[in-house]
Amino acid sequence: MMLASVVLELLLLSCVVNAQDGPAAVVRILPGNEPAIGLLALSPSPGGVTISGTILGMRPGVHGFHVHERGDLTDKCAAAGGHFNPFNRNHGGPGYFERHVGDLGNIVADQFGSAQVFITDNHLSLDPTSPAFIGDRAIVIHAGADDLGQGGNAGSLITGNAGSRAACGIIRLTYPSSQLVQQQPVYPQLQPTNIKAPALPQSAHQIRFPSDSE
Ligand SMILES: [Cu+2]
Ligand SMILES: [Zn+2]
Repeated sequence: MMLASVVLELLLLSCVVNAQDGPAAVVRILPGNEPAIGLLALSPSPGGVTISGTILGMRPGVHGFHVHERGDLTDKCAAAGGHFNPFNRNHGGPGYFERHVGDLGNIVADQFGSAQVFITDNHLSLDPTSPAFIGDRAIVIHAGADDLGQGGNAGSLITGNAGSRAACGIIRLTYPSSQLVQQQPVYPQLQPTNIKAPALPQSAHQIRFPSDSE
């Protein structure tokens, strides 16, 4: 398990370094109610945001996959709160108008408990000025399948009845080292009448890498 984790991390970091432009993010998936682990890379793409990676140690089958409100993994992912829902809609799934921004549908673990994730979604944003910005929020993988709001009961319109929180991780913005110079803020021309320190954007220019202290 440890070796798999290290190999995944190396693969992921090479992807991040090769990314061409814009902010990217990484998610280290850690155990919640089940001993699953994994790594995901998030990149802006023409279709929205692409999430790709691998989750290991899951129970075979279909698992709800969401962005939850808070980047807090304590209490076996319970502290992550509800589905990320900045527009106050009912629960749904990809392709529906009526959905939470965080509703990414399901992923499927094979007979060995491994799930390949490759999702592109146009409701998510990696732009810190967007209300749909998902940086510093959590990705939660559930023990059961998400019914995408079609379950015909109250729970279906809130959680999709996806069951307990199997594993989760925090969406952390990162930058490829090759772009650090280009990512410096542009300072306005100093004029005698205009000498004041420009305000730096809060999150976009903080350089963070995944660390062991979540
Ligand atoms: Cu969820
Ligand atoms: Zn939802």
